[in-house]
Amino acid sequence: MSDKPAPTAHTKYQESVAKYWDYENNKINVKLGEIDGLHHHHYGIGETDVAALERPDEMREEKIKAELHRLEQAQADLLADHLGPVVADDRLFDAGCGHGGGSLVAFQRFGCHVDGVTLSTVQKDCATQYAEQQGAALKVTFHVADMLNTGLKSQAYAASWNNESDMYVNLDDLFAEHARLLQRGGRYVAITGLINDVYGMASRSVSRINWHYGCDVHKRADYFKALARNRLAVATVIDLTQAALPYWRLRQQSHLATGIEDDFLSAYQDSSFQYMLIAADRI
Ligand code: GPP
Ligand code: MG
Repeated sequence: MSDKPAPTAHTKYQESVAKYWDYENNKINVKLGEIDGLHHHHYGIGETDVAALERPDEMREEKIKAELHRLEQAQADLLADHLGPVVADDRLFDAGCGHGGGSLVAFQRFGCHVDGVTLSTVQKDCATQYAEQQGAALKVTFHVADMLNTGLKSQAYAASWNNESDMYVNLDDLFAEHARLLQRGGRYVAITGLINDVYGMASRSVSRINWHYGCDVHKRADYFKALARNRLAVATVIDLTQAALPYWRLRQQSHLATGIEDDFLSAYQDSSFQYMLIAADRI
């Protein structure tokens, strides 16, 4: 559903982000997505079954993979829990949809329409294919578009979210677009990593996370100020930092580790970084 053709990358930085995600093919994401066709680009929450680490070789790898996917799925389910009383006729917006896992989670739960946007043509094509495989293609649509300027229809959306995708954009521009798309009383949800203002500036680990993904994580206080400036009244805040640790500990010891695990663990443990769910109402 759109007012006009969707604009795509319009800065050199956005072009570089699109290119990064066009070529991203991390085994950890591909292998976990193959389990049930839900391809996520976010991390996990909740306790791990430590017995996974004690299994012999082949069984150990399979069990760890299943555990990591279960925790990533739990994160997506928690986000969906906060989207409000969505019904099948409603339309939702997934800002920075990646390979579409979160959009499909919402569709499976609510039977609703979802529009997901990504700057990456490869991600959009794959996400569309996964939606077809899940029998969701009639209601779930993926677009190559800039989440700051989607071209989607104003006030047409009952709920919207960013699942670990806000760190690629300016917050005021982002929340202005969510506020434009959401109906009055609609719900916005984010799960994100934020710099803890009490620590100060970005720690070395946070800087390495930014370098690793080519992103720029926001400060917690800036996040709340930008929401308030853009008619998004905070309803719920959950600090998920402690709940995120078991996932990173398991991932650190897994054959699928990518090298960023130590930095997430140290950033969370030295209190320079927080993993948070924030839900807000469009007023
Ligand atoms: C990627 O998920 C997530 C981001 C690029 C955003 C950074 C998130 C923060 C909380 C700072 P992914 O599933 O593609 O990453 P990986 O390949 O490491 O699993
Ligand atoms: Mg991943």
